[in-house]
Amino acid sequence: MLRPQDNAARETKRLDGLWAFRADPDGAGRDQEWWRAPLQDPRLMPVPSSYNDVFVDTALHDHVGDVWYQRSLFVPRGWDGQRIALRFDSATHRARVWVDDHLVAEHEGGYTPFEADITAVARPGEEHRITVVVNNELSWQSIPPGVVQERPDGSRRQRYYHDFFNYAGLHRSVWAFTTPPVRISDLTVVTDIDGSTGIVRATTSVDGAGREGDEVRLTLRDAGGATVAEGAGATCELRVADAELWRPGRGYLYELQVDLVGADGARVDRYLLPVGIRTVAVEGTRFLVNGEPFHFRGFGMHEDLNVRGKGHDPVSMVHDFELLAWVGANSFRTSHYPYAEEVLDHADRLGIVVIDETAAVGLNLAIGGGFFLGGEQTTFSEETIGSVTQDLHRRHIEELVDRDKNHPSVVLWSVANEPESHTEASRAYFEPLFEATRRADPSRPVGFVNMMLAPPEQCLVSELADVVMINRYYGWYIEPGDLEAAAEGLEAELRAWNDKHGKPILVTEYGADAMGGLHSLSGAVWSEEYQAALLDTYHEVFDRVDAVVGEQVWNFADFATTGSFMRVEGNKKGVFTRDRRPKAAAHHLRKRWRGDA
Ligand code: BDP
Repeated sequence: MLRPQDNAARETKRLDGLWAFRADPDGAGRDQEWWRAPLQDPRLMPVPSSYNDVFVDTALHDHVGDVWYQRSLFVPRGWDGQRIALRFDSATHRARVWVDDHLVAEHEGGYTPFEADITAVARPGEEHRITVVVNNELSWQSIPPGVVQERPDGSRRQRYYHDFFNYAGLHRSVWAFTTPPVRISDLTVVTDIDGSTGIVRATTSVDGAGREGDEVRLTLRDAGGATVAEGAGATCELRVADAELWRPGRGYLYELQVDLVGADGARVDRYLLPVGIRTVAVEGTRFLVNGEPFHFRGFGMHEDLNVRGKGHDPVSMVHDFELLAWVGANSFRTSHYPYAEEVLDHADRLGIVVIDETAAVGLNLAIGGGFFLGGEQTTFSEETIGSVTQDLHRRHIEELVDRDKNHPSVVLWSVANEPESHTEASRAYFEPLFEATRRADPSRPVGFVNMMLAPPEQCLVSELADVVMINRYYGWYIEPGDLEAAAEGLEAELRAWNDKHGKPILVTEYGADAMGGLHSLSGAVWSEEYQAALLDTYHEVFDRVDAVVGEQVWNFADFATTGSFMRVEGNKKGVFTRDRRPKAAAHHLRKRWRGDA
């Protein structure tokens, strides 16, 4: 599925702004068919945004169930004769869309886009009512999973196994757009390097009544606009002499222009795609970008902002990238769900390396599960996370790869964060998912993030992965306050991973909570000093273990969670506060990563 774009053959209209909005705690809207008329007593809700924190309304903050969005769409007269579609960049976690009285789309999965062909119902030159119902419930059959509990008074509350607030709503842009009726429907670009020559292999799909004599023509231009290669055909290899490579720290991008041309020579459709020429590979304990060892420095992050929640905001995005540069980071992981596509565009431009993760987080009932839900439960079973969820998980992976496959910044897929991974059931659950990921994209390594309850001698899933990714909290959840013990435990474990697998090790999470402004001369836990000292301790260990090729601190910034005795208005493991002020740890990292602080 290609993103909407404006070019000589296509047009877009962004439907962001204030939409009519109504929460539906009783779930009445579907029965009463609210899409058939203007919403009653609506509030005005900004899109994109999470709806939870925009109003002073705890019921909406903690809402479980459906919410309704509505606005009008004026279809430009000039769109006559075109294919007209709607696209939702994200509706968290599932949605149904109507145009006037017609159901046009249904989608499950809160962080990947979906579209609806509305040509049959959209009349150019007229106005239409668009209604969207968004549902935020998490269950055993959703990714991520959760459980909705009913209180004695009939109200409901959502429990889940992951450590960030279940923000919901229309988090990213909504579009109306056109394509020609016969159109370029997909484009996959894989790049290679042969000496100083860059190779761009492009596969183009065409939809609509494919007509005899139509031809796909490709033109590759450099950043200055000069044509550097041309070719033709649905599968086509372009060779670029003396190619400028996409490198970490320098995101050089070419532009690929794909034209669908009719037998008469007239252009039928066009699509433009930024292309970075680079390779990724794993070799022994090295992670190679363009054949050179790459060391990941950076963070696990979150899409999380005051008031907006997970709503995409270009101002904050650009500022966050500025902070990544300031601190000397060269990479991040999209913990724990696919981020807005604009974020990957920016990483492409700036040469920031991305580990792209699905929303499969909290597939581990050993963490908190039995505790708050009462009694032991098995993570992977037909009563809990079973074949239905696995099927959905596979679709999530496929949608993620489909969306992000052409981003040079994405170098590694993470199929899940901290799932149970020491049981036969977990192995059976994950084996087909690793296969599905490799089928969807044979060009990138695949991994998952292991949690500390499944050390190397117990984990049954790591051998399916190309790299070892681990989150470790020695000195915090284990031996809090004792950095000597932390260093010992960490080093022993890293060496054990290396002995067992001989693969690159990326420490995808390590860190400690610190309350911004809390200082301590004795290095008390929760102080800025302790957080900084813990990171320093880990770094000394990393520098002693050759197989460690990645250090991504948890977290870039403080973020919202549900209430808990372990959380002070959210998770405070950020090296920046939620409003992006540096804690002492940020200066320590800057010194290590840039050497010039
Ligand atoms: C890890 C999780 C992450 C949490 C973190 C923490 O991957 O989502 O926020 O621990 O406890 O287990 O801070």
